[in-house]
Amino acid sequence: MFIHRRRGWEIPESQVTPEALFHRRALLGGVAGTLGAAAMVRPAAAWSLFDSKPKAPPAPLKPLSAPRNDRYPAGRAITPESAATTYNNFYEFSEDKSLVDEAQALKTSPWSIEIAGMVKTPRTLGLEDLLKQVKLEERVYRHRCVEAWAMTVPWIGFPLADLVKLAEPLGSATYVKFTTLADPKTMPGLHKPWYPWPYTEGLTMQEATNDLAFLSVGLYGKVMPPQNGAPIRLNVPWKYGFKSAKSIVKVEFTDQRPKTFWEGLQASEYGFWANVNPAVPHPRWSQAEERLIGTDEMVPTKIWNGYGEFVAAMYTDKTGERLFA
Ligand SMILES: Nc1nc2c(c(=O)[nH]1)N[C@H]1C(S)=C(S)[C@@H](COP(=O)(O)O)O[C@H]1N2
Ligand SMILES: [Mo]
Repeated sequence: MFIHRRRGWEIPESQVTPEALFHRRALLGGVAGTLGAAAMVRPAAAWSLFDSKPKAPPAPLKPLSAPRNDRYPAGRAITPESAATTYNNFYEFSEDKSLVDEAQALKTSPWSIEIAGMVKTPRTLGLEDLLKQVKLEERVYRHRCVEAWAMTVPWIGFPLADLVKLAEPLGSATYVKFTTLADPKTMPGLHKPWYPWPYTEGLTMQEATNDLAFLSVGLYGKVMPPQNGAPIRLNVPWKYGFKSAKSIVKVEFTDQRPKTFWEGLQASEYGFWANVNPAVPHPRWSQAEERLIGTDEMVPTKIWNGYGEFVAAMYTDKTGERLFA
């Protein structure tokens, strides 16, 4: 996994990988603050060990259907399912996009979500129980990764606002923090100590209750496959893909802006807001265009990933904030 085959479009991805960050930090001598002692001695040996696990082929997925909500037209062809489910970012399993086999180790049943922090009653909600209390729908959303690739996927899920309502947050809560499963037994990435595990993300309460913010439990008429963030993951399509946390185990309400996984890794490149904007380049590459996975077609990137009419108003008072990176 250290050898990056570089095609033209892969340059941003090979630059974005934390391996690249790690090597650069090591060269700059900043490694002591980032890595544990064991990893510092022989990092290559340490991490190759964890990647030699046997792989299991993907299991067939149960069908799942829900009525299509057409309020948010994607305006693009749906990405072939075979591309969207085999080209993934899920660092708990691998930094490599071909992690579908590794991800089959994810144990998704039983699953529960801890509702914590500034809520009327902190509690743990079983996923089955939660799904009885919401109405599933299908939404076709564009997804734009910060690495400049994109896909268009029919997700099945329910508005995040519905979970917020069930959670009964206190009026003083201003942010929602999401935490991903962190299981060192099934997730090889957890043994890489230079990452700020567990993977966390955050939204303002206003963003979390925006109708576009969606919790997905399926895609392409099937239950969510492990590699795409089973059994439940976020989709916030106006933001770069890393905001859409996978395999969520905890939803916490707070009055402090959560520091996210990617901020913890490289705050200068991956901020809290991370709204899509073609005019604001990543420090190491342009965001003007994106590559559609499946066809490799290059298309112009849209501000707010094309969802401005639904979300831009949330940011008019946020002057002085780094909204787009
Ligand atoms: N827990 C977790 N969630 C995650 C990630 C991750 O590594 N771990 N990667 C993020 C990134 S960078 C992207 S682009 C999307 C990828 O989702 P996909 O694999 O379904 O395309 O998941 C996001 N959610
Ligand atoms: Mo991403």
